[in-house]
Amino acid sequence: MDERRLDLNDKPRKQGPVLYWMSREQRAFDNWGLLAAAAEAREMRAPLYVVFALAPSFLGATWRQYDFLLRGLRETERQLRDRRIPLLIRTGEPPDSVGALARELSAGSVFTDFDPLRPKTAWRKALAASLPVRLTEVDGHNIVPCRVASQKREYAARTLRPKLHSLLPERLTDIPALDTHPFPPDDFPAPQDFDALERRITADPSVSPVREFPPGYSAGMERLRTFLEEKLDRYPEDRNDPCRDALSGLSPYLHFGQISAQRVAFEASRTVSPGAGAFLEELIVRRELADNFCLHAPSYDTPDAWPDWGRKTLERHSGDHREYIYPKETLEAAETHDPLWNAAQREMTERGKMHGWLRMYWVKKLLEWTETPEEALALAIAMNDRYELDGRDPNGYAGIAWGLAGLHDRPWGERPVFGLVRTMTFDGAKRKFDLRRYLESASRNKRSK
Ligand code: FAD
Ligand code: FO1
Repeated sequence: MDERRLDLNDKPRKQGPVLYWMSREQRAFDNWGLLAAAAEAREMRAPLYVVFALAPSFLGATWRQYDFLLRGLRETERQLRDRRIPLLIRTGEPPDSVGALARELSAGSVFTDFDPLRPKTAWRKALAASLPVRLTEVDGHNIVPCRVASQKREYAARTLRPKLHSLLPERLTDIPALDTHPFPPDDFPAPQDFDALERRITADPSVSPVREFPPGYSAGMERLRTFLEEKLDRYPEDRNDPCRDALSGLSPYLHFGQISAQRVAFEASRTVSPGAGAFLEELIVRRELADNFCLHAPSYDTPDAWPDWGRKTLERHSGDHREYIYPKETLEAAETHDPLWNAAQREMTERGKMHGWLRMYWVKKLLEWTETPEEALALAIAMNDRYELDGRDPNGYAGIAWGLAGLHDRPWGERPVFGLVRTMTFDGAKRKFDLRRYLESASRNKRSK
């Protein structure tokens, strides 16, 4: 666990309660940051407090994402309370609200989650400077901690994979249970008023919660169990076919840290399923490659982070004729000439989760149908993060840069508009899966709205 940690300041650890600032890993179980804080609190024979700093509107998140986050936290609060660990929710600017609470509690030390996204890095930096005690970051998101796997920006999955695989034997382990805390505070705080907190959220209510993904730890673990039992075997051959329900559907739960990727990987690796290898490749290599990208390319949501060959080839083809150009409104309303793209767009706006193969097709068409790659990038991020439950995630920034500019990919045959960037076509989709069947099921869903 020690290499999972990084001290963010060199202030002293003092006697007193320990505070864990929960941010990316919003769960009571399988949470390395929480376990590290709990061990410190036991050592100090002091209470352990958990705080979640609720930002009023995080990177433009809508009510769809906040509803999922808050309902997940309701369950986490109960699970912590059962173990005599209070979860406090504070609103306002996170570094200030967490700093104020640390002083109020006279916390002897503070722990928090690793997260490569810029706003999070800025929050941790601000708190590390203002706190009078030690702030320690713990990577509870990655099986091989991001800072351990590689100290530089990796070029592709094939350069990171051997580094991860050499460390998996020691890292892909079970995770200790969270014990009831032996030193609870005398005046245990009352449960948080989630109804009042929900009223403080200023997120856009027009993007409504989705029913298909009930939030929280238990729902996430139930979905994991059924995935391992019923779908893992056929994951390799069916995962790229949107007509077959072969994906895990775990990304919303992983994005909000409601379940642990290490728990998922550990349980999958213990099955004897022929699908485990392909699934772990996505869950470990692809996902940890995205964190590596965002950590080492802080401009991950701009063309500056694109590989040189990708940016150059797109510039060379910037003057190419675009057969279709659509404004944002037409795209958002799924009213293009392409029925497959429209169905994928509706899957995202209505269901809150587009099928993984369609996300690749979806983003590549945005490159074709907008004036410039920069416009395609801005639009892809805006719509992905507005409608997808798993949006605002390193996987998204990496996935969009992969689709538009060949991040973590290699040059392909030269084509108009794309240049050397891999293309995906409607005819290609027809060869990949039963397109008619997918469109029929998509239009049935549309009618049933
Ligand atoms: P499964 O296939 O069951 O995979 C299980 C887990 O493995 C996923 O939850 C995810 O954590 C990881 N994983 C799978 N594929 C990838 C991948 N290509 N890159 C990184 N990790 C992966 N993922 C997000 O979490 N948030 C996003 O906003 C997001 N935006 C994307 C945008 C584009 C344009 C593309 C091409 C991909 C994007 N992805 C994003 C990655 C991937 O499509 C999703 O993680 C996946 O579809 C989630 O569904 P699932 O959990 O059912 O997938
Ligand atoms: N993290 C927080 O610490 N506080 C928040 O209020 C918060 C809101 C939020 C809303 C939507 C969303 O997709 C993510 C949100 N996150 C918040 C961050 C999230 O927990 C993840 O840490 C990152 O988005 C992924 O790295």
